[in-house]
Amino acid sequence: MHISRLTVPVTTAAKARLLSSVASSKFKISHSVKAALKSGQPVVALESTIISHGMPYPQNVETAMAVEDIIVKNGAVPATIAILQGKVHIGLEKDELEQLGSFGKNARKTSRRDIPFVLANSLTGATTVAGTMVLAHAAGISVFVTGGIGGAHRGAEKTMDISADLMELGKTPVAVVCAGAKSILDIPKTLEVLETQGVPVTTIGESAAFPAFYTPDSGVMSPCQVPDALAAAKMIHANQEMQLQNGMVFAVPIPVKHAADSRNIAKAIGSALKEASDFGVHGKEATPFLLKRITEITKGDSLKANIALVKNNAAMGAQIAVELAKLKMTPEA
Ligand code: PSU
Ligand code: MN
Repeated sequence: MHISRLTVPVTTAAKARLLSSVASSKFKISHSVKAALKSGQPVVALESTIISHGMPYPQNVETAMAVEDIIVKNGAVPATIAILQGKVHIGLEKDELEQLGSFGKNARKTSRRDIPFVLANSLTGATTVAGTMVLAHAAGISVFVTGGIGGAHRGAEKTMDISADLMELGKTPVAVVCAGAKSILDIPKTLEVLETQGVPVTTIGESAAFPAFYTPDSGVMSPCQVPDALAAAKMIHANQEMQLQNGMVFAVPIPVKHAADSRNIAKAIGSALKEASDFGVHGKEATPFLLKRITEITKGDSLKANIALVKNNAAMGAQIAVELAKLKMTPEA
């Protein structure tokens, strides 16, 4: 009993790789996702830590549902990924999204290292970028939309707190569409680690600036820039044709009209970081703590920007998946 990663016509060598499989008894793939994967239709993976730990209830559930609608409107099939009572779900039903959203931080934040524990103990786990990449790849999904990736935390040279997201990006061939990384992190160090891991980082749009989540420009340049979804899809296609096993980051700047006031955000981040340090918050608690405090300190302004950018990323990610599916359908010359 295996699920195959076979999706669409690909080269023989790539086919052999896609057919490598994991135990299907651990997976529940929704009907719509299964049908789309079988016929080579575009599918977009979505993470679930953003639902359980990244946003408060009920905005988390509303946003998760709105994001799925946007993906459908743009011609792709959404696959929100989570582990529910010990079973990997690829594609959640509305009631499952609602349950996970109201369960909130009671769900276990699940990065790659947490997957065996969550499965073996029949727990409910909300997958991070790293955890979602692992499971998306196992199911044969190569495009994944989220808000922001984890990264090297400020002070990482001492604490060694570098998100497992960055290591996953180095070794799992899934393209992550995001709005960059929050400046709770050390963005230059984050880009250094991605470079070391061999991860292409590409800003989509008119500027090559790497976005800083709430704001469109972190002050650091992305090594690559492309104008649109088709150009991004061509990069993913090239990565796949070369059978490179690394992931990719596509950074979509938040539209200026939705961007948060950069001084307010900087102040809120400064206070949240100081509190985290005063309270000794560290490890897997650090990111959720900072996200929550920033939402509270900005009285919801940051949450508004967060919701807007996730929706914007969803539209772009779906368009990329659509273009990629077309490229893969085209017989090779
Ligand atoms: N950054 C955000 N929102 C989020 C996260 C990060 O702006 O919700 C979540 C993602 O799930 C990401 C995880 O993968 O936090 C990273 O956590 P850590 O830094 O502990 O690896
Ligand atoms: Mn960490």
